[in-house]
Amino acid sequence: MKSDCFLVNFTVVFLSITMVRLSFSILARPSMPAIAHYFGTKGRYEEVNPHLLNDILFVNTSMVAPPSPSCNAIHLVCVIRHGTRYPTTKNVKKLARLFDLVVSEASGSAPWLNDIKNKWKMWYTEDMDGKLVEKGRDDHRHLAMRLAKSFPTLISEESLSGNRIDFITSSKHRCVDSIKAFQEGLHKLWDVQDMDYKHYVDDSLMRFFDHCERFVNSVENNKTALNEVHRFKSSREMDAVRRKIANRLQIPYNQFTPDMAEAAYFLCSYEFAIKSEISPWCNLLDESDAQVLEYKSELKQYWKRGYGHDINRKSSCPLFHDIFKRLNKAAYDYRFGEVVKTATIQVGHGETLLPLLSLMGFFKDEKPLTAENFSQQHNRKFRTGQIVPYAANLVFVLYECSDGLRVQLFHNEKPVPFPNMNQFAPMFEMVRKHYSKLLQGCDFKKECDMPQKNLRNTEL
Ligand SMILES: *[C@@H]1O[C@H](CO)[C@@H](O)[C@H](O)[C@H]1NC(C)=O
Ligand SMILES: *[C@@H]1O[C@H](CO)[C@@H](O)[C@H](O)[C@H]1NC(C)=O
Ligand SMILES: CC(=O)N[C@H]1CO[C@H](CO)[C@@H](O)[C@@H]1O
Repeated sequence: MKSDCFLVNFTVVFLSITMVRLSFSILARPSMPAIAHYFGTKGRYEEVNPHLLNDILFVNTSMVAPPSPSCNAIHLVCVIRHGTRYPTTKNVKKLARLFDLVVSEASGSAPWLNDIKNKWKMWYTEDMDGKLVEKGRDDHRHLAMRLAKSFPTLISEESLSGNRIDFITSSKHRCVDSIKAFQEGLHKLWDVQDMDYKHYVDDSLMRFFDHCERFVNSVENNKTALNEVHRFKSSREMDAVRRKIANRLQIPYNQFTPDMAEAAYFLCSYEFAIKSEISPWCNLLDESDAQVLEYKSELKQYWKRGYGHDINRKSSCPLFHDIFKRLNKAAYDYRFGEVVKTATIQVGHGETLLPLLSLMGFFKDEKPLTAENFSQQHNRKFRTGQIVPYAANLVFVLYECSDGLRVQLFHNEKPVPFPNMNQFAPMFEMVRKHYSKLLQGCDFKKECDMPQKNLRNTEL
């Protein structure tokens, strides 16, 4: 008996080891590039909500429940980045330069290099110019459907057909196409036919950075404002990455510029975000290379859109004021009659969300990101892949509760406390007090006007 039992146990152990092996081999077949977590602003939304890979319309109802059962949601403002897009013309040129160099100079013998040289086609063209791709339309269609499921009293068929949802977008084609896809998602959800797709273009709200002269002059058109980025390009860390990639390609190191290293990283990220493919280009980089390139692009965001310069954040004050104006209006309507608008959907750029989130105090590291700090900033909060992947969103929901008005924030569909308030769904009055300096000040003209007249920059 005893030995029988031992045998049975042994068989069970053996079987389960086999099963673990089996499932491991299934898992081991990669479904994403090993460096996908380091794609920064070129990362997929699914990386911050991996459960969407199983069910793209899944909503965790306990996460989006009101602060207490007695609360009624009365208005929602949602600021969204456009969905997955093609590279901009500037980046397409960089990709083409890398491809040409590899085809003419690389002499390694790895199979993936053979794939790049003989199978891969340079299919990116300059006229793609940052346009929204089909995956990007899906990003917004699906987000719309999930938000309608999350906040059914605010984003409803009745409120849509009753013209009680405002749709506002940046004028860029990728944003206009995103907001249309968002509307399509709602129409599909409710099987609505023949609806018109109304939206308003408002660049002073969604592209405030173009309209803030002080920002344009002192940061956008000022080479020294991004000194840390330039210094990091010639850092020890970046040199090592260039050397490693050049070596893998058997190309002389001096022919392989930092821009080319970046182009390889972009190619891996674009092919994955746009086509869900693991590109042969991904073989040019290992995890530590990707971390260096991620830091390089994050340094740029930090100094151009984040905490690096005060005016970056301050330039978003018109949007911040607009959001609170909408919440105030809904609160007023609710008290003294009927809430006219139930929701506001605003579509812009990563460059719209980063300054706004920074203005509100999100993702602030104790020490600034600098060219020397790569290793010390390993665990930084300012991680753009987590903050602003494609279709990133920040949602403000105003509730009327038994004890008064409350606001809850959702970042990428997860509830988050207001920075430095450490409380979920605080009283609206407390939030307004917390931000009183910004709400009463941060005047756009005062912050952004320059003494002398200057040229305006419209390139993003
Ligand atoms: C939903 O979210 C809660 C946290 O609010 C978590 O505990 C739970 O596991 C989630 N459920 C699912 C099915 O993901
Ligand atoms: C450009 O940026 C540097 C560094 O932030 C700053 O010291 C300088 O004043 C800026 N120049 C202009 C014209 O604003
Ligand atoms: C976190 C950290 O190490 N910060 C340092 C980054 O580098 C600057 C100088 O460039 C230091 O002042 C910071 O302390």
